[in-house]
Amino acid sequence: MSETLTIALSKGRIYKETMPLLAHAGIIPKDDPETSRKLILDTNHDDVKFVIIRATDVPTYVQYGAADIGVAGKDVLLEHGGEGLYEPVDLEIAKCKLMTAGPVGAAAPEGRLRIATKFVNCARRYFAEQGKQVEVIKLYGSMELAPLVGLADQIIDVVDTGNTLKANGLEPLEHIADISSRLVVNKASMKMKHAKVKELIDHIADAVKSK
Ligand code: PRT
Ligand code: MG
Repeated sequence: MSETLTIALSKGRIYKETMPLLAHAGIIPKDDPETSRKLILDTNHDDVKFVIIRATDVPTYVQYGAADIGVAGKDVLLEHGGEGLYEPVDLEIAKCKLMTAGPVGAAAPEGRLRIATKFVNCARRYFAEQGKQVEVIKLYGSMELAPLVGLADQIIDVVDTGNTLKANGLEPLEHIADISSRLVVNKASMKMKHAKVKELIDHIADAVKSK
């Protein structure tokens, strides 16, 4: 029996930028997730399928082996912790920076800094390394709003052009990490499906190099 390879991907920028790399490896989906409602997509290979999930869920699916392979932003991986995963290839796509940001020209508050973010683990780690006491407030999106309505002094989010910050009267402050998307592989799959997984990793690494 031929073993199946399941690849976890999120819609949007990661899907769009990963498709050419998978095409280089000879893998073409039979449906477009942007228009199809299917969560499991077949490909031109009977033994390769995609599962389409939220970007933040990719490490979890791969960690538990529900997917053998996935593509996730380094921001998401830093927040998840990377348990149970190998990270063999930097795909050099969906690049951005993880940063702190605050209202333009605002002075740091007297007391404890309040930070609103969806990256709570990253936030705690970053400020602990700085020896700073902060209060971290968990949000699920639209972080830019928090300083405008007095929910937080600053935010931690990924920044690309900086236009979203600017449009909301915020400015980037401290650089926490450079971000790009990574190929992640379940540790057991790497052993049990080694030939297939290794072949795919090699093709994708090759596609990244020849870009
Ligand atoms: O959208 P959803 O809530 O489902 O999840 P998600 O936002 O995590 O997924 P998605 O597909 O938007 O992002 C997937 C990955 O792309 C992230 O994990 C990052 O690694 C990477 N990436 C690269 C970005 C950006 N650039 C980016 N600009 N992710 C988000 N943004 C957002 C940012 O949060 C902010 O709202 O775009 C806005 C800032 O963009 P600029 O250009 O105005 O600075
Ligand atoms: Mg998004």
